[in-house]
Amino acid sequence: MLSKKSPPNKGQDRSTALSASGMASDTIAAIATAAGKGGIGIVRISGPGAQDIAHLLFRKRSGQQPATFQPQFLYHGFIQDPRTDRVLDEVLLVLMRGPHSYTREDVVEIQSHGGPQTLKAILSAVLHNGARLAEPGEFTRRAFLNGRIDLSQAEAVADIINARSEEALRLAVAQLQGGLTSKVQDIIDAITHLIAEIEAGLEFPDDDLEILETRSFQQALDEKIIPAVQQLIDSYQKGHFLRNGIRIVLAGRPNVGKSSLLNQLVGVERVIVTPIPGTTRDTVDAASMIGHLSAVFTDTAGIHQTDDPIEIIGIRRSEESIQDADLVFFLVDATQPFNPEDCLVFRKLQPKRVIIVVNKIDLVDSPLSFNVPHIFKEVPIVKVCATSGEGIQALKGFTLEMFSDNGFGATNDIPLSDARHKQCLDETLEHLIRAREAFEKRVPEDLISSDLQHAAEALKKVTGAQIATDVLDVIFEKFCIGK
Ligand SMILES: Nc1nc2c(ncn2[C@@H]2O[C@H](COP(=O)(O)OP(=O)(O)O)[C@@H](O)[C@H]2O)c(=O)[nH]1
Ligand SMILES: [Mg+2]
Repeated sequence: MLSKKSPPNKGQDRSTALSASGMASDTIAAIATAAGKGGIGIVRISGPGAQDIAHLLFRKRSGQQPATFQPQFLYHGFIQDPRTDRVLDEVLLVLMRGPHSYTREDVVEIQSHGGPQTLKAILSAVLHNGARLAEPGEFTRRAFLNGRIDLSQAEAVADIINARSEEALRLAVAQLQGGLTSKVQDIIDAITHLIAEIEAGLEFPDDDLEILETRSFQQALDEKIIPAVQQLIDSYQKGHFLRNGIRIVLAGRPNVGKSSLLNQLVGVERVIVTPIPGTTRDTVDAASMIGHLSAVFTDTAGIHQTDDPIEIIGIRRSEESIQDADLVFFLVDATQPFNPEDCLVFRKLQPKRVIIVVNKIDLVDSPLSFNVPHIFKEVPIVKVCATSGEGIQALKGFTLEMFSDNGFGATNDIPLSDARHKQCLDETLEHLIRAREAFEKRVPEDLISSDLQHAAEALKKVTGAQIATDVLDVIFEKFCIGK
């Protein structure tokens, strides 16, 4: 029999080394700003000892310690290392008292000048006076464990920092604002509602609550819950490319113009171009934008039969990067008909998405007369001149069409973009379909209820309402230190 308890709220079911209050008992610190020189830099401290550390290190211009730090006020003064009495820098300091802070703990931020030596010295003083160095993502992990944000929002923080394009940033901010959370929560609520109905039917079998006789159960699954899950799963492809960009590999036999095309696509002379076949021996990556999508183009060594040991290594690398590609530009030379070497290359591209790029159209009288062998009939073709840039816009436009429409649009359209979330949704769908089948076979209600329970649990892993500590470790170790 299933319990009739409602699903755990945010912040429950999360295990870590906590004090009796549920908060972490130690104080962490890190440089929160990027490595290198900057106008200002920030050392961030979070935990029960944050205020004490501020008292130990901070002096007003008069040399005095403030009696107390009023929260959310900026204090102007100096950081003095108590070990040496040396003044480390002139700073601004702010205290944010928990729960009104990023981590919901007491947080102190010290804004100093942004030189790496200054920041290192201040951090060292902080660490000597009661804090320990934060692990990557530990501030955000605490924000999650203390219930300020859910897991999908915590993951959005990393996505914001790592965003490669404006569109990827918009997607991450929408996720931080809870766009995905509310969608997922609506589905969890709908499933929980069904479970409750079944439970009621089981507990009061004499009442007119025979759930399996009603159409509402079937309707809720078929018309509401399953389509909502399916829609999120379907959005993953688009969300994935918005978030991660696309990897496009330029492949073809030697001298067809791969390196020239790469230079044209990124707008700079990134790689060497010569009339000598075999100029490119290694793979070279170059990043650029195609509309609102970020893209990484990879130039490769020409694929053909050769005994040259260096070329053989290069060709192996070409093949490896093809494996990782989201799309391959398969270059052929407009001045020469397809030959067996082109076919050799094409075979290596399967089963990747391919666009045939017919290059050097400036050298033929009629680019339209170019003949495409039957085996390539299904593959889209774009004709370009890599040296002048003719056709490049068409090639980019075609690529954009293949990978997304016009970005993700309104916040409520937020697509799934994280592979972990996709996996949770796939799992949810599997359990829902099982519940649907069980319903049709008229199996006992408690078994259907159990399938639905599993579906809800899989969904709760998205927001982290039910998540194992080792999964959290994997998620947060991808963060930078100080976040
Ligand atoms: N006329 C003309 N020459 C081109 C074009 N693209 C490349 N080439 C020339 O073809 C030769 C080989 O180009 P490259 O980019 O090194 O080919 P790769 O071996 O496939 O990388 C160079 O001499 C280029 O200048 C084109 O569109 N038109
Ligand atoms: Mg080349």
